[in-house]
Amino acid sequence: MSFFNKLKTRLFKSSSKIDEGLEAIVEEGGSAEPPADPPAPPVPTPDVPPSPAPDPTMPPADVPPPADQPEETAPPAGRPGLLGRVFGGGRDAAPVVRRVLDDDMLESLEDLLITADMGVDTAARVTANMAEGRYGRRLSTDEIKALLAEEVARIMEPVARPMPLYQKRPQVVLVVGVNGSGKTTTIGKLASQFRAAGKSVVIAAGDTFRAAAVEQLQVWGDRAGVPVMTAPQGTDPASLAFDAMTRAEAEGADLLMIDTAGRLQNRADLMEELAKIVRVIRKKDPSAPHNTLLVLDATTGQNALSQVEIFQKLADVSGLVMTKLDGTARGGVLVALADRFGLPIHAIGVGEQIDDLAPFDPEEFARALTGAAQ
Ligand SMILES: Nc1nc2c(ncn2[C@@H]2O[C@H](COP(=O)(O)OP(=O)(O)OP(=O)(O)O)[C@@H](O)[C@H]2O)c(=O)[nH]1
Ligand SMILES: [Mg+2]
Repeated sequence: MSFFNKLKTRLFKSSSKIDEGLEAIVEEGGSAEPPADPPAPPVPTPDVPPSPAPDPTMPPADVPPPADQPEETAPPAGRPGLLGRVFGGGRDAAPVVRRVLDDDMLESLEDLLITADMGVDTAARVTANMAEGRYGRRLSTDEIKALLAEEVARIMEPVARPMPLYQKRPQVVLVVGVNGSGKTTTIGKLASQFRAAGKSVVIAAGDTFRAAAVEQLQVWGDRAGVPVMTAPQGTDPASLAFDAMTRAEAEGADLLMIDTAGRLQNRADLMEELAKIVRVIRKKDPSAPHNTLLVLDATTGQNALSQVEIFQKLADVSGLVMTKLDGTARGGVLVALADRFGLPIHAIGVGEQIDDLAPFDPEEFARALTGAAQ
């Protein structure tokens, strides 16, 4: 399976939400017309003057809107599946339904993007840009998908950047984020990818609050073939980070990845803990940490936006990783994040396995999100 198809399959819930919603919008206010290409042969109607009205013999666009179906529902039998439709299965001969791009349709499109968690401002911007120069034109679902994908990709392009690698040894990567967002899993996946790229990596299990957190990281370390520095439960994470720096320096490691706890008593505690880790590693290297990755869970939708705001105050966030894009219909939040903060998006998580972390490709993401054809 190509990576695009894999991403599209994994993003099925976001993709099918927009895809089906668009179809409903176009069919609701549109009308069918024969395919433009090849041109239909002229109909010999010598006695009847040509009429500008729609051909009443065309089937009415009365397909019920599928938007209220539960997300888990597979396409009903007899109706082509998502991939089948996108990749041209079985609809070639059918008349194409088109709808005029007017205020009504733009409002419906905007609402649809908001339900996919794109956020009010971003949804308005995307639809406004899409309408520019096309207002009043008749558009099919596939044409709208392609235009939406183009606008989404335009917003995402500037932020799609892999985590930068520096000459500095060890390059210190601090990983932060709320409890359960996917920090530990992401560290495991990234460590495995860096190892595969020939880098030597050390992981510090800086979440010393839960014994299970250390064990979890050790499992990931074993999978990735990377040593994990641990300390007994309750140890000061800053002192573990210091020891890990010492070891990474002694071993000449390329990268030191520091896991942190997501849940503390309150925000002041979390801030103090992160600040202390940073202070201590700066005793060894004043330029560290070289990357501060904020890990966000896509299933939290719009809440991810406030998490960025909070963590930007707690730490000097240098880039984002968005996890759990599989199994959520809220993938649009990544577009809102890109539009609002402009922070680099280094990678996206699309599953729980070690190879389920993909570099962020804006065009592939935009097409997968909107259901546009490859
Ligand atoms: N489906 C899916 N699950 C994921 C993804 N990334 C992480 N998870 C799962 O999310 C859960 C939480 O992940 P962790 O890596 O433990 O999250 P954390 O941020 O370290 O959590 P705390 O240590 O409690 O703060 C685990 O069950 C992971 O398997 C992803 O991209 N897709
Ligand atoms: Mg963790």
